[in-house]
Amino acid sequence: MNDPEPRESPAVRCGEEAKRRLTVAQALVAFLARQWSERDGRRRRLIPACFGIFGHGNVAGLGEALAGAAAAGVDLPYRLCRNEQGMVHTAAAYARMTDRLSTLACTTSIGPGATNLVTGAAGATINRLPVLLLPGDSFATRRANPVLQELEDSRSYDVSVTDALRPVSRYWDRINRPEQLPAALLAAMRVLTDPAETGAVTLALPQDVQAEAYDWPEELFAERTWHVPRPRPDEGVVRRAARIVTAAYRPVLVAGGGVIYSGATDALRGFVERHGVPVVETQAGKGALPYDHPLAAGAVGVTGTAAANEVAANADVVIGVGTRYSDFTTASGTLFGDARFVNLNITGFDAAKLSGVQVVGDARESLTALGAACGDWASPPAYRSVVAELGARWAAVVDRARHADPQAPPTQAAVIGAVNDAAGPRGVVVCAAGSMPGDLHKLWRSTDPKAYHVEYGYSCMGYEIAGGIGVRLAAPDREVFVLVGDGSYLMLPSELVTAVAEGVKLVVVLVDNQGFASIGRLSESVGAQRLGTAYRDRTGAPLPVDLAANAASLGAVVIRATTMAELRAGLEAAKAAHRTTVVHVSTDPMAAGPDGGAWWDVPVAEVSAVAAAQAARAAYETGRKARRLHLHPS
Ligand SMILES: Cc1ncc(C[n+]2csc(CCOP(=O)(O)OP(=O)(O)O)c2C)c(N)n1
Ligand SMILES: [Mg+2]
Repeated sequence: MNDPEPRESPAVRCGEEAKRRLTVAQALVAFLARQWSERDGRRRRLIPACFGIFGHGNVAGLGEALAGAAAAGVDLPYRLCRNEQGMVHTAAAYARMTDRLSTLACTTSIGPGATNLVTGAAGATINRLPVLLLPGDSFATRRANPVLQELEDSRSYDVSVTDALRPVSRYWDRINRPEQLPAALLAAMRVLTDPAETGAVTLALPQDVQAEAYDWPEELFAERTWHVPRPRPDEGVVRRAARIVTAAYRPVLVAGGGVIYSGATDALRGFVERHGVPVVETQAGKGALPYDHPLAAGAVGVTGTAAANEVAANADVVIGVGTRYSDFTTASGTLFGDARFVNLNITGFDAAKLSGVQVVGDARESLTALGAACGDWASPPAYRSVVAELGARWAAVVDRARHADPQAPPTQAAVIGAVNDAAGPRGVVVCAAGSMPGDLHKLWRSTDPKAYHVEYGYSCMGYEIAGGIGVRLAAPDREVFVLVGDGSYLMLPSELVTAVAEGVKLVVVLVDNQGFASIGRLSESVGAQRLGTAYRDRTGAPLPVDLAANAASLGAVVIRATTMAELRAGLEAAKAAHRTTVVHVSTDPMAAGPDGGAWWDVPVAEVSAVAAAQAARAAYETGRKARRLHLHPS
């Protein structure tokens, strides 16, 4: 979305306060259109558009306000999505692509429209991404109780389905009176733009209150710029952290999403080059260092590479930057050895994990401060050679996995290789759930920190197409490649219609393996016998389902590829197309990509009559013995 030029704030009269009579919804829209974020001198609209689906809970209030916005000189364009969950993914992806400096508003009706937000909100909050949710709510006056879709809790009329959004929101409020709106709006904007607190922000809007008029102080509509800070870490903490780092012989730096949101990739590169620290990357941190940099050890953790995992396992000091140390990163506590942790993070909550030294601050500022405090210290050159050698070995594994005969049916690894080639350095790959995130983490070669967009905090099926829309809206100059499994596609194909209707061009690669390759494999490994993981009818026969035809029916251009040569040609045609294009490819669900050897804690039945489950339990008990608690006082 284009950032309009900043406008001057209107003069505000002193003495008797100037007032503007608007409905709550009109005031909200006028306010949102005047919010800006600023970091490093760059200003942009904080909320440049509103997505939504109307129903009786928002059509008269927000619907009227949005419809009349342009005529009232208020710039907040409206875009129609097809599923409320999808629009939250779109907003979260938009926020991620803009390094959390901008997001979208999402308006819904009451009842099911509002509860459809919950999954998207959880995803945004878990991924530390700002989204502004504006669900309608039942009458504050209770005059029309019970209104269509009202919960009617017999214990209290105060309970509403929008309460389901409380635990998944970082700020939640219900506007029961117009007077409550100004303070709630300011609190909402503060949380959206605070990198330490951000996540889903919910303002539940009872349908009667939305339409109610009030005399608002003119100042509410003054242009407001939310400065996104770069807090510097405490000097004493940095000195303590530097003492630990400079005593290391085998340091490793874990780059998480915070590195990218902070725009700290140059600072990271400077730090690791000066001090000889290899970098391993989480899903959100992938691309922090170009894959072919001599210190890039690769993807870490359960979806990581054998090389990165070996470096991580042998490290004596782990410098975590902008990572929340999910179980995928730590291999459920089994990856790192007896290491000391130094954690650079914008929140104390994440910095304190694994008993780390808590360097709380902006990633870029903290890396710069820590680098200065480490002076000329560098890791032993022999260590760096070992890391480079491990990396070279893994590069050969990637080459082999991605290689395929042009006339052969595609394997998933070869599909990833072909999409990586087609995407080039700037094309953005989007993915979220299934077996592809693991293969992408290991096999995708990133050279640009914004070109790898795998949502693996919530790993939410249905994110891919909706998220792709958000990415493309935020970066219209980049081609977006959505990699989506058949299971994930079936969760939210509806957003293809949104992409088509909004003219948001995506290249969607639909990888059809007749069910859940990922969970099928997991199921087998835990003794659950692949139950319910293949798309078959009750007799076990393949289904007469044609997902390519489905995509075509939703308005996409569709290309069917059955060989690698057809896939590569299809990807080029899709890139050249002006409309959203789906490239459909079938793959074998039983063919797995290379494994990085890390363990993941998925508890297995302690008692079972099934031999496979008994064996899986024995392996599970062995695996979990390697778990460390990392309680070393920092
Ligand atoms: C909304 C949601 N429901 C369930 C899951 C659990 N889950 C993770 S992957 C997966 C299967 C994905 O299937 P598909 O998209 O076809 O990818 P594949 O595993 O075949 O690569 C399931 C059910 C999830 N991540 N998200
Ligand atoms: Mg599948």
